Formats: sequence, C-alpha cells, structure tokens
Amino acid sequence: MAQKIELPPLPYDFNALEPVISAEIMELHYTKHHQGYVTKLNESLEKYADAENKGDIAAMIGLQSAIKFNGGGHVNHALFWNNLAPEGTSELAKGGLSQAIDTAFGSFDKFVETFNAKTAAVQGSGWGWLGCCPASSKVCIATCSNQDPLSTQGLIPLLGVDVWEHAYYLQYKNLRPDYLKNIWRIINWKEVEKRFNQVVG
Ligand code: MN3
Repeated sequence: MAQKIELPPLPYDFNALEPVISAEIMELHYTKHHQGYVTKLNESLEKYADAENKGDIAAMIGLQSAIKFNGGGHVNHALFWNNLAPEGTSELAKGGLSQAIDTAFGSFDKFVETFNAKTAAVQGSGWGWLGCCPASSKVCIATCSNQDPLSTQGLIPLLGVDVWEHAYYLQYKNLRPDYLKNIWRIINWKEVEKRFNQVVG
C-alpha cells in the first residue's frame, strides 16, 4: 500500500498575497488545483502499487505519465506556496545567493528581466525557475512545460513561478507579463536563500 500524500498546509491566509495575487485565485489554486494533483497522485500511486504487486510491468509503465504529471504538480506547488510571502516581509539580503545572481546575470535587475522574458514566453502551461546546478553551484534560469519538475533538467529548484493560466487569469486576464512583473513584490527570499545554502553547503 503506497503511503498517502497529504496537501501541505498553506503558510498564510488566502488573502495574504493581495493585491499581487487575489484571495479568490489563491483559494481556487490551493483547494482545487493543488488538491486535485494530490488526489490524482494518490490514486495513481495506489494503482502503481497494485500493478507492482502483480508484476504487471505494462500497467506500471502505463501509470508513469500520470505519476509524473500529478507528482510534478504536487511537488511544484508545495515549493511555490513557500516561495511566496506577504508583500514587505522579505527581501534578498547581501550574501551567497545575491552574489551568485550577480555573477550569473550581471545584476539583480538583469536577472528579473531575463527571468520574466523567458517565463512569459513559455508556450501554453508551465513554470519558470531559478535553479542551481548541483555540480557547479551556479544559478540559472530554466523553464518547464506542464508540471515537469525542474529535477527533470538535472537542476535543483530555488524559486519557481507558476504560469499556468489558473495562477493569474482571474486577475490579470491575458497579461502574463503583468503578473510576472508584480510577483517580485511577494517573493519569500529567506526561503530561496535557505534552498541555495542547502545546495552550496
Ligand atoms: Mn498551479
């Protein structure tokens, strides 16, 4: 029997990220979308465990795309909620991460500009990421389609931004670049720095 995955608690109220992200978006995103990935992941893992017990390799292979999609959805959203914090509560301090960003992109502003340009250009649904290469400890920007987690590119996720329409459309309509411009007001830099420090030791 596979262990049940639980929806992790949201670290703030639904309205805590206003005006950048509305309470309505947050409530739907967390209680319907993230919960949906968790529910379907548990169903897929249960079926997978059954198939494994029966030695049914074809059935195991058949479940892999559902596990990747819903498992990625769960992992990505669990990171995303912790990436965010109410406006005015967190800023990037001078230190290892800010230096790594300056080294990779020239400056913080250049980093944001490049991140937003690449993430705005994601076709259809996906994510933009600040990731860290485990071998070099260098930071880089990457994008993923659908719910592919950043680990599929061999990178460790530091900061992810969901650009599925469900993440912004009720408030920003078709203006994904405006959502991306505003999201920098609510980044939980302490959390991003913590993840960076775990990689570089
Ligand atoms: Mn989402």
